[in-house]
Amino acid sequence: MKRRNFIKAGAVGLASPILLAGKKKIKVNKNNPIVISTWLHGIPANEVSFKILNKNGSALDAVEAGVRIAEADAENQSVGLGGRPDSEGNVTLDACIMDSNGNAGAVGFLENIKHPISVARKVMEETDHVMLAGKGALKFALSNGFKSENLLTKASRKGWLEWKKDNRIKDSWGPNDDHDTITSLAQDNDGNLSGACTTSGLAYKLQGRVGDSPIIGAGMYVDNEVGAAGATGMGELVMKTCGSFLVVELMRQGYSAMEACNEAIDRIIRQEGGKTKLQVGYIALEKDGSVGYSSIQKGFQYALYKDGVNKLHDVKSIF
Ligand code: SD4
Repeated sequence: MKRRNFIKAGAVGLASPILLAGKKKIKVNKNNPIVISTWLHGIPANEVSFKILNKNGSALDAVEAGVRIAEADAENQSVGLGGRPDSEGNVTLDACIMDSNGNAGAVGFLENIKHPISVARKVMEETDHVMLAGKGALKFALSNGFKSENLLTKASRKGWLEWKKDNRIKDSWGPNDDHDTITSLAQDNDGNLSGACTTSGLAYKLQGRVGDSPIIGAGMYVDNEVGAAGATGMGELVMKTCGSFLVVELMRQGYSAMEACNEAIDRIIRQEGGKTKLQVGYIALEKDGSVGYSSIQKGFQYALYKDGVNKLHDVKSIF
């Protein structure tokens, strides 16, 4: 069997073991910056990121600045300010960031700070740790000059009060309801990759719940030799399959960005016994500038800024 065929056999879940050694040779995409982000809010984020990339800025600066747009947007009820709260009415935020040198920073269960992505970057750059959570993360943010503010907007409070009135002990986290994390992956003029992921997590989650988004290798992962990947959707499914790391590792083993995203989605479906009503979407950016995307359900969209065009794309579901 030819190598590529062998890979494909694995990707559709046939019984063949995948024994692929070594890295594939990847041509590095240079002087052609790219940014790919999840969902509609990826469009304004990409605009800001691309301006930085176009001026020879780093992929790291680009992704941070891009996702900050979504974090600051009070209308956006799934990221930063205005994020939907947990079951007790607290807005708790998760974020992670990774640069092209393999450095990583993350915050989980962070309250009252509008820009968790920038706190995650501070954790990466100013400490020997990768992740800070809860009160410690807040204390760290405040001591680094971040401002404490109320993130629960009127609209999000209203939605939460209605949810409570319904007496819903469990939420029905359907395909695209109540979750639209932003994950951004960028490649700069030097061909270097970085990624950022930030969210208020699942709406009305149990207090203390942390999702995939701040977990390096689950919500997002960057390997500058190979590519980057990021997730959106039901974080529990992503965490249980180390989703973003899996996508990147599959690319290292020879899968294209698209094949890798499909296989990671397929892996979730197999782990869930063949079907699920929940949604997960992946995006990937390979070192050669090619992109991949896949989702369990229909409805997932990604924004791609490439070759001077910033455009929203619909993803066909795997079913
Ligand atoms: C989470 N993955 O907290 C996040 C939610 C999300 O699109 O991605 N929404 O599980």
